[in-house]
Amino acid sequence: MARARFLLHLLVLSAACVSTNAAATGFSFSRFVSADRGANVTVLGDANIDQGALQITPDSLNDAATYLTHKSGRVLYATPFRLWHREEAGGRHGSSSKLANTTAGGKRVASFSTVFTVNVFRPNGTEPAEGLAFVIAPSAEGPPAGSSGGYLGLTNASTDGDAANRIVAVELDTEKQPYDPDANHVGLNVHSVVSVATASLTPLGVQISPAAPATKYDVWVDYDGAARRVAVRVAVAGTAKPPRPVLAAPLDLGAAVAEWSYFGFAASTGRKYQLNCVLAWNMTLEKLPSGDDGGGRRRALGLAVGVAVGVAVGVAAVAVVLAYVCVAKRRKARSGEGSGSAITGTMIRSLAGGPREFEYREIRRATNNFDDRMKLGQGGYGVVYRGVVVGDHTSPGGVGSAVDVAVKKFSRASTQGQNDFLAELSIINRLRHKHLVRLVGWSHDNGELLLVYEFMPNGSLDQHLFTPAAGRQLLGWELRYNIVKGVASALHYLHDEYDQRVVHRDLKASNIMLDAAFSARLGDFGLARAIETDKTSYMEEAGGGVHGTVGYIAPECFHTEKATRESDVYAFGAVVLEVVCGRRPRCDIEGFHFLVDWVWRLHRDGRALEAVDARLDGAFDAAQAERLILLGLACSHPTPAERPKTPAIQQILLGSMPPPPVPPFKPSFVWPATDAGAGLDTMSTTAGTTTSQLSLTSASTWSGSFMKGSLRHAFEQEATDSLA
Ligand SMILES: *[C@@H]1O[C@H](CO)[C@@H](O)[C@H](O)[C@H]1NC(C)=O
Ligand SMILES: *[C@@H]1O[C@H](CO)[C@@H](O)[C@H](O)[C@H]1NC(C)=O
Ligand SMILES: *[C@@H]1O[C@H](CO)[C@@H](O)[C@H](O)[C@H]1NC(C)=O
Ligand SMILES: *[C@@H]1O[C@H](CO)[C@@H](O)[C@H](O)[C@H]1NC(C)=O
Ligand SMILES: CC(=O)N[C@H]1CO[C@H](CO)[C@@H](O)[C@@H]1O
Repeated sequence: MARARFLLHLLVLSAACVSTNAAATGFSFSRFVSADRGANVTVLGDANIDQGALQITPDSLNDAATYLTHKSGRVLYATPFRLWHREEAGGRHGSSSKLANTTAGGKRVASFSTVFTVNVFRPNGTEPAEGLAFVIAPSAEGPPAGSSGGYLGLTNASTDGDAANRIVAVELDTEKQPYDPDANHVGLNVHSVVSVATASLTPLGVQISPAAPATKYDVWVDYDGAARRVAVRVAVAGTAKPPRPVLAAPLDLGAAVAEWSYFGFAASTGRKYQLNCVLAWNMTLEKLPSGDDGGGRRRALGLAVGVAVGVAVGVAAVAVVLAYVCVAKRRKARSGEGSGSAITGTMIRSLAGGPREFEYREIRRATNNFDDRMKLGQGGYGVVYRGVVVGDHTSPGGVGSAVDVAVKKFSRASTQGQNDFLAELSIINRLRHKHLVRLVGWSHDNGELLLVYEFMPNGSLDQHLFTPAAGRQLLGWELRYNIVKGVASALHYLHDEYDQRVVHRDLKASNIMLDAAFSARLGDFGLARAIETDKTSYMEEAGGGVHGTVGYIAPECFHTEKATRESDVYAFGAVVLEVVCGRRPRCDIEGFHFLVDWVWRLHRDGRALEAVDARLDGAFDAAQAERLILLGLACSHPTPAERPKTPAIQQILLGSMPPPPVPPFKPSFVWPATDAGAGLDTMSTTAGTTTSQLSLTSASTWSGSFMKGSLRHAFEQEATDSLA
């Protein structure tokens, strides 16, 4: 499947071959004056323009403790630049020579070169700290609160490492933190002040902030958008650009930063301070075509893919050869050593801000040698254990803290899928949202795969809704409403806010975990799916998996065998009704076999509120309940295009938009949908975003054998029911 889509993508791209237009844009500051402020630079936080230079942190003769220490500032060029765009069909850009690179991620990324002159001044008799950075930021916002000290005006204790920062920086660091090599280095930072690559400047004879005399340096940052690599050079100001970079590293700006981003500088001081001055700055940037984006192009791509499918048969032979060449090349490029899993492991290890890699014995110790008493659950994939690991800098409690985790241990029998799985992990590791269960880390020693998740003290939603254990309180209305809101916000993040558009594929009550505050955390991103066909999630009782999945699967999936954003919304609708009614989606009630049909009937009869969980004993907000019921039904619409989208769902839940009108009778399911392509995640999305086996939305693992068996039967039964 993935290969087929890759071929299609190739076809689409090769159909769009027109010579590249290497237009460039940029600017040049030989000095900075106050008139620049607001005109072409935005000065933020503790920054200032003074003495012909950008003073990223204050320059003052006044009392250091008040005016110079614990500061953070930023200065950004006033307008953002387009750093990447999705490579799509019908484009006037792109060339066949770029095929291999643009296909990775489906994006074209702009190259740029910049050089700036810095003077990091250390007042006589002081020790310098903390550092100055060249930054690419998603907005013209100032340095976050708490970004002084080691955070360099980039992040703070709560946001560091969060992919939502969408920040990339090249730091000139003058303070050694536990994660730094020394107090005089350059580092590449992606979403975090913990660099993904560092190089000491001391061997070059460069002292960022020398005791005396003060020294100006030129710093070159060159980014190759085609090769996705960055190179940094440093030399005494006025001397030639060195032939060899001091730091060179892979960097995919297409994945790391916002499409339109700001360039500039950030810096901070801590207990100790330095003056962080930028004296001059030149920048040239490849100008990406600014064509129309959004809906129009999306549809155009759908069309183009449609056409491509038409001609594919004829061209397939050529394309297969091409694809094999490309794939082989890519493999070769990636390898360098050993087997597939080693490659993938290396790949993950090199990912910025990703989960941490554990040693097998660390996990073994954490789970008391996988003691039975630590078992949380079991399924066909293996076993889930509870455990405690030692925290690192990414842990909320900091280095050395105790972190409660749930460890998913995959059984050996299913190792063959591990490479695909690890590849999928490379996308998952960048997802960060407060309503997603955090993947803390992983281990892949001796072919044994372990995934380490944040432990959720309150288990999963289904445990609270359906089988309240002894002593467990019934979930009150307010918590229920908040849980639905949390799930909606996580889904919106996956569908629309994250740049790669992820489809969860397996949304259900047993995959919605509850943290200590009973806030919803979406877990299990079809992670297990790449490995085995068992649908049991780790908190579920053994054997309940497949059964529990019925009722969450959208009707069209039985025909397309493909998960889409619309099918996620369908599952979300099922969850909403479950939460309101306290019943499973598949349940026998008053002659109906599915909860949704029963609720729809009550809705028709104007008795919808009677569907609310009787155990609440009337303790619920009627307006909210009605809103949820209508929303749940609207999301359960048999026609995918009729289901609300996540932005609307959020508005409805906030009460800022009325619930969608719901017809009195459940419309019947028609396939194929007459109105295919009306904003649907059909072929277009698949081709646009899933360009390799890496993607989560890949349908290759979706069509488990369960689809073809008795469940399809069960589902057709449902379709019939609803017609009755
Ligand atoms: C920045 O704006 C100032 C004031 O308008 C102008 O004099 C200067 O030439 C501009 N510099 C650049 C590099 O655009
Ligand atoms: C720096 O301080 C030292 C003593 O700490 C002093 O001898 C020297 O003259 C000072 N240099 C300057 C430029 O003030
Ligand atoms: C970090 O920054 C975020 C966003 O600016 C802010 O909401 C949060 O309060 C800050 N956290 C700390 C610890 O200062
Ligand atoms: C920046 O650009 C100006 C004008 O184009 C040039 O004179 C200067 O040498 C450049 N600076 C560096 C460090 O290359
Ligand atoms: C044509 C082109 O620019 N190819 C580049 C694609 O990216 C790899 C590295 O990932 C480069 O080595 C190629 O030169």
